[in-house]
Amino acid sequence: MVPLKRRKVTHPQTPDQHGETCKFNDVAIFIIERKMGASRKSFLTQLGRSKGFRIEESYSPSVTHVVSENNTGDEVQAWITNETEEKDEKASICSLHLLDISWLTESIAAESPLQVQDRHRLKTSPKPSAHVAVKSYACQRRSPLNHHNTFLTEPLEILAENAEFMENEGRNIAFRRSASVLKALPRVVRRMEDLKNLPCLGGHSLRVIKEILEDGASQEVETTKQSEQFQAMKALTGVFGVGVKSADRWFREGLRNPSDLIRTGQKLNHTQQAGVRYYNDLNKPVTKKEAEAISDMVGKAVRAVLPGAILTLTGGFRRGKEVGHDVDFLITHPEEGAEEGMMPKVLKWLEDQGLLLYQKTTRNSYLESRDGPERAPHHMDRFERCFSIFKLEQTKECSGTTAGAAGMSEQQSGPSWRAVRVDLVVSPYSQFAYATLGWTGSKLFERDLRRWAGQERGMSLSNHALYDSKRVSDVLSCKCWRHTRQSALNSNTFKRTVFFIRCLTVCLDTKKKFSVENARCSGNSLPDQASSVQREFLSCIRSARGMTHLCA
Ligand code: 8GT
Ligand code: MN
Repeated sequence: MVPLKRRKVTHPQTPDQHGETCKFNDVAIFIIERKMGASRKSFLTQLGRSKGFRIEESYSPSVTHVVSENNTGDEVQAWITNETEEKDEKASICSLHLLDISWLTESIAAESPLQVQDRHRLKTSPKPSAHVAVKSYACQRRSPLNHHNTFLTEPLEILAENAEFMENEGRNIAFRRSASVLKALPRVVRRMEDLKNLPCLGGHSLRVIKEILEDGASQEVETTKQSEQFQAMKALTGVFGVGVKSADRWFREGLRNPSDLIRTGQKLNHTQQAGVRYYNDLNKPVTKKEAEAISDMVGKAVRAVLPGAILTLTGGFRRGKEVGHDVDFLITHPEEGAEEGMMPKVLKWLEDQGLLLYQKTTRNSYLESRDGPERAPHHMDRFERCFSIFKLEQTKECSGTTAGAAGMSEQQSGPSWRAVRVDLVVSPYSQFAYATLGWTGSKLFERDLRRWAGQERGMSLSNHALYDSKRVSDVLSCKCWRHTRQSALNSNTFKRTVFFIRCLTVCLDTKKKFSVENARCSGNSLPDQASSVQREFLSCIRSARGMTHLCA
């Protein structure tokens, strides 16, 4: 990271769209919205401009004063580093003033830009210039949406995807971790030496990176991309409702793409039928605008059926991604239990408006051990969840921005609507913080956060709760244990963890008292006796609200 030098510089006058009212043209101010919010930023911008200040719409190298509220100097610096792609732009960071909002408000009050004093300056910690500390766990490192090493991360992610198709989970995770570490680097990797001391880079990934750095491409990646199997698996798993197992079976039977499924009369379940019908649309990226439009619809539905209900956009869009493959939502109500029975009502409301093309709900399964075998795989949570496809009316802005895949959709050219995959999840308020954290992703972040919880903190984190893994007896003392097969207790730690989560969620669901008092997090606050570890987690959960920096 570029160390900041605090020197005063004179900047050339720059023409500016608000030039006619600008009294102080050589002080170009940029206000960071992060943690301040759009409305306060807009208020300060207008006020400042009315007093003749030059306040820029977007960050650029001509900016001389960056002001922010409630951000540390390091956070602001990281934000700027993220905004400035080019090396020569980076150089200009040296002459920037990074200031607390007090400088701007005092300047506005004085009706003239004040000389910067030490108390206005945001403190930044000195960074070792030679190397960047990149932490082992994805949950500990920044992973900006726009980073500097796409030329390396994309090939590694292709190999990860291929490993996923081959059901080689270890290799999949290894490539994803390598990609994630490279995303955290503040500059372009040019030589192998640039990777010295970085964690999570296995031999295989290093070989691939070396090839790309030396030859401009990796033979293995090129071969993979072009392989018939990779392409077929991508096309077949691209059908909503088709997983790696079915795709692999079909591939071995000689099928290559979704139209082969129809042609050969494969037996498809309801989900897969919808997947084929809307194949085109569902493989078109969903834009942020489209996600917001759907958010408005779902918000209306949710509030109509239960006043006071809370809707949160989760998934990739919550991390600040511009596009996604679906739109994820979490629904809750501040009154514990009020959320029960909401899902069917929300769906009915949406259906009555003609907004749903497909829906399938899995009810919550906190109590599943009472009525049969486990239905959800271990990595999935137990909330009531609806996999749906929305019918989204196309506005001019939204349509035609992205090209569709091979012609499988029943839609003709210039449709007035498109299909969008939407996930709705309902959570009780007591688990809402964990559910929000879990559903924000990314998958690797969540995985590593849990790994970190277990390995470094001896805690167990799920989408439902956080608790102390060591306090086994407390868990066992809860009454619901007898609903779970004894064998689950005797097997490995992972299974035991799953068991504990289940016990805890049963307790929460049935409102039985759970003896690890502080394992339960009510809403976003913890009881006073919560341990420091839980506080640490809570701060993770809190920061999850504004996490635009997590890995895409
Ligand atoms: P996207 O842009 O491709 O949609 O990316 P995404 O939004 O990050 O991925 P997603 O597949 O839509 O899932 C959103 C997040 O929810 C994931 O990061 C994942 O960690 C979390 N998640 C859960 N439970 C489940 C689950 O049962 N299925 C899926 N697909 N994701 C889940 O917490
Ligand atoms: Mn998503």
